[in-house]
Amino acid sequence: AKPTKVALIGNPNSGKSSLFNYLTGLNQKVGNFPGVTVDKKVGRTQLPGIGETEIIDLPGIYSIYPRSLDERIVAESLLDRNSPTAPTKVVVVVDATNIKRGLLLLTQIVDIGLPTVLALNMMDLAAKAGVSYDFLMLSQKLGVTVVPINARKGQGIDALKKEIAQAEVSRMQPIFPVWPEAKAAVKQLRDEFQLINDYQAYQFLEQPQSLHFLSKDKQNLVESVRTTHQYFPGKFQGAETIQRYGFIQDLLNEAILKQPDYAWKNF
Ligand code: GDP
Ligand code: K
Repeated sequence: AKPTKVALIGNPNSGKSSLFNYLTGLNQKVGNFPGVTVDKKVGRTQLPGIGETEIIDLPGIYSIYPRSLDERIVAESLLDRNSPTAPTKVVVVVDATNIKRGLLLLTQIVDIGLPTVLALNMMDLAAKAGVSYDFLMLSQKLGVTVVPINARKGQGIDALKKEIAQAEVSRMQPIFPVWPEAKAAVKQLRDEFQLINDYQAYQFLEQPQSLHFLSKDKQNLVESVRTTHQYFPGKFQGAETIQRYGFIQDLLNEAILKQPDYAWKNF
């Protein structure tokens, strides 16, 4: 098995850098991704039962569908399983005061099929705004462990490390079932590239601009699958987002606590 490599993924300003600093301390290096001026921060942390483990802080993103160079680097790290920056596990850092946006990204990462932990950050600010969450319900419905943290003060970090060490692929059914019109193309690509699930294969259809890591022949193959099935990228992205937000709204209707636990205020 590949050595454990953990990526921090989250929306801009979700607290990723703060968490990265707590996890890695002085054991970190900042460089660039090859050929581009996007910061690449890599460090090491000790995980219980695993030992010294590489942590990579990926650029902040809103969605796995890239709109910028930063976002493309994250998308490529997730799609190219042989990339030196490809994680074996992911921590999705979500700002508890802006949870819907964070959960949108989380559900995409979970559907890609990587072992994932949700670090619910800024719990202090959420509590001050009168909001808290039923973590157990969030965990059950999302199929990933939810760990409340305060990345400014470094609270919840030990619990998070333990859960990263134990993280597994979500038990949840993908939220986003591949659309019937894309099924045949997805199956063909999944077989061809030996991908672990349909959503991964679906990304190959959706993201021609993120497939630079493939040889020209392989890129042509993906293109010919698109052509054969008359598939154009972007076709379902709007519908996908609506479907995800529908799921998230239903989840939050149950998981937002109406009587917030004020203990979190000093968290
Ligand atoms: P990044 O853009 O995701 O890397 O986010 P940063 O780590 O730079 O954090 C953005 C801002 O939020 C900074 O001012 C942090 O000090 C602050 N911050 C991060 N985590 C927390 C938290 O849990 N509580 C509070 N109150 N502030 C936080
Ligand atoms: K920042």
